[in-house]
Amino acid sequence: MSKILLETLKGNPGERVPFWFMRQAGRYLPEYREVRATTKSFMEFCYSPEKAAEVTMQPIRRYGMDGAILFADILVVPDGLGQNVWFEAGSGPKLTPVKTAGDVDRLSLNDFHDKVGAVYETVAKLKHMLPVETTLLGFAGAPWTLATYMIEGAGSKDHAAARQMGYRNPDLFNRILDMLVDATAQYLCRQIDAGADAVQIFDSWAAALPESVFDDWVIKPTKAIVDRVRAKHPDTPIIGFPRLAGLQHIRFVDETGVDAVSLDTGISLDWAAAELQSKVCVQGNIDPHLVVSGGQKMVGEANRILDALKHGPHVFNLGHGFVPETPPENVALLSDTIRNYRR
Ligand code: 1CP
Repeated sequence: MSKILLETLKGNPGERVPFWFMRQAGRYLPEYREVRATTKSFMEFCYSPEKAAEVTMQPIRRYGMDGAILFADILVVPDGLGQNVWFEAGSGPKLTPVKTAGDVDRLSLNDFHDKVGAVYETVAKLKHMLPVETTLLGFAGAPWTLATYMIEGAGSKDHAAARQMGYRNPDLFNRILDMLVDATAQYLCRQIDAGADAVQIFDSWAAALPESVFDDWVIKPTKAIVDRVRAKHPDTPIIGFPRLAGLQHIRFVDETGVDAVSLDTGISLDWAAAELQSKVCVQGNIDPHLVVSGGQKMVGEANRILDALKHGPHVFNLGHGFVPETPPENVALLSDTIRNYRR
């Protein structure tokens, strides 16, 4: 049986539009909270192949998405490079910030695959657990988004520390980006070796960067990763997600060489159909907060998105991840709406 999500990502859409959702495994599901409660540390949870594989499967069992995304976190990569990463309840990720050349010197790829190896085990387990028609998605954070956490030492609103290092000390900043390109390309290749059918690169904080640095901080590192992954795995589709990048999506698609682009909630669909979907598969983009509200408004919006993107390859998804307050029954209604739609 063929995998319709994988085929669509390769530019061969069928009659039905495939779907999966960012953060489809997560806190909105009671069965996730139950497994999550068995491990105190979130990073340790990400490095527990059995539990990570189990929570990856949970939404597939409930809703039958066409894609299962590996359960892990983007901050596994800085952790593998030797930075301290931990999660504090209620306040999100924390890292020992990288500020100086000495801090960068302490990071390396030497023990990387040993440290993150449990993630590859999760992928290998999933390969055996998933229905044959379900596409297994690997993922990583993009270098720019990872750098915002690594330099700030936490999540941040305007990514001040990373932007200022990028301007003030480009040599040091580029050392961080280069190391992230190297680690991420290897990390994604290993996920594919272990069984991932496609991969997504999350650049969640690509918003509002000036054109001049969007090239150096978003496009070039992403292109370097795409080139390296493709050299080893030419048939594995790569999805880019330069969230909130506005008109810069056009250059992102033209210059990085991604096979598909994920659209945030704010993108005009007619524009995306004309400017992006004519070149690559598009993915998206219902507002996760509309799924909290649900009902006929959500169904109407899902149909608007499906209609607007029906003339080319489209993977239905959210414009960003599910929020914890999402009622699981709304996800069922949304899944049925997409599954029953015919182009
Ligand atoms: O204890 C918990 O359950 C914490 C919540 C949680 C979950 C469910 C975190 C902490 N990470 C995850 C899983 C996760 N993160 C996945 C798994 C697969 C799936 O989608 O079902 C993926 C792909 C991610 C990716 C991720 N982590 C991104 C990129 C996507 C996005 O949302 O923009 C980012 C920015 C992170 C960092 C992160 N991890 C967790 C939190 C709370 C955050 C965000 C912090 C912030 O807002 O800065």
